Amino acid sequence: MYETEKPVLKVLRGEKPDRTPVWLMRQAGRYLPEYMELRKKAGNFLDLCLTPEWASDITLQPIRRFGLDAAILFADILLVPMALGVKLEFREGEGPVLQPVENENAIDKLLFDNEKTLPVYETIVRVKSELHRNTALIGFCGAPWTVACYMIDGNSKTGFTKAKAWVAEKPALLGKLIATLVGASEIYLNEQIDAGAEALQIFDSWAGLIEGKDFTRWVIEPTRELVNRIKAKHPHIPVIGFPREAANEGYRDYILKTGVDALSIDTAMSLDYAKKQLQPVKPLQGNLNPQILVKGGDTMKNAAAKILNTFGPLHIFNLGHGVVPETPPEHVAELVDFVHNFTFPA
Ligand code: 1CP
Repeated sequence: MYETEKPVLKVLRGEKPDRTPVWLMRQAGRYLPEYMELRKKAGNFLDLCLTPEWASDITLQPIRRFGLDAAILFADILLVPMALGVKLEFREGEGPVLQPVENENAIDKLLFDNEKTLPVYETIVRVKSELHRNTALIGFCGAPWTVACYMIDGNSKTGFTKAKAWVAEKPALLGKLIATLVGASEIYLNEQIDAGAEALQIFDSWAGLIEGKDFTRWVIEPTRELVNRIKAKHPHIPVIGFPREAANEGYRDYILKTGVDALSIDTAMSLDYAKKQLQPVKPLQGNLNPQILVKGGDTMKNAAAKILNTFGPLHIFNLGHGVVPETPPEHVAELVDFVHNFTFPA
């Protein structure tokens, strides 16, 4: 109804909002006592994600507390492999563990079962009905390359040595897996839009593991294909890309070639390079260091002011990676107020 007024969506369309909007990656989660309470009740992280009543409540927890400008669906990038038929567990204190795909036979068996992710779409419907009219709802998925990394190695503990070996030694097999993931992510994101997601973010957390022609083939090309397919059906839904830890030139290539509407920059990205080489191409989102949010106080405010002054109001304030569990919630409140009350020098 009032979608055009939402400041996050305005920036994504390239229009200046009245003030810089702010949301934070992993804004829901372990640093919030109300999350920990529900997490204890659910017992298991997957059940939290797949129970719309809980997942919608968790999505809204940081919105209620801090008045952020966007809610991000509470789910996980590994729900796509789960819906493809891969065994997935979240072990206490260990993180996600998947049954690794090892050969062509295993890849041939993967089939996206949309029934398995119906609760995610139901969560979106519930959240949407409760959001304030100025708050945008962001859906997401993992990028094909990053999700393939988890599917090949099974977890992140080895630094994805097997996935990197597939790049060097089994490109045909990797191509088949990536194509499967593009198709599954297309269905998953289109369903999120149909349920009410107003913008999307593609998390390529492990984009920095490859470079040069490998980066082009496995990060840029599958992302471009996915974005094209989403845009074919939903041309007005903006897509934010996050090729974490890609080098400067990687970010530049990504923003020029993938068709994303905006770029989320990581903590390591230099403000100077981003302002000169990236922001003239597309709006940016980012990139306060999550550890500075843990510190809080003047250190945090000075770092935030530097980012705000660098990019001006045509920018979405965010972190360079997710909120970490040891973050004091009061610091998040302080940061959001600081960004909202910031005035740019005349
Ligand atoms: O309570 C717990 O133990 C669960 C911790 C947790 C949470 C809160 C996991 C397990 N996933 C999530 C939610 C989540 N994951 C969101 C929700 C929305 C929000 O941002 O508030 C999102 C967008 C993600 C995306 C995600 N999952 C990424 C991409 C972003 C990033 O952080 O790089 C990745 C890599 C994952 C995999 C994953 N899921 C969970 C963990 C601990 C991990 C990382 C595992 C690893 O690599 O070791």
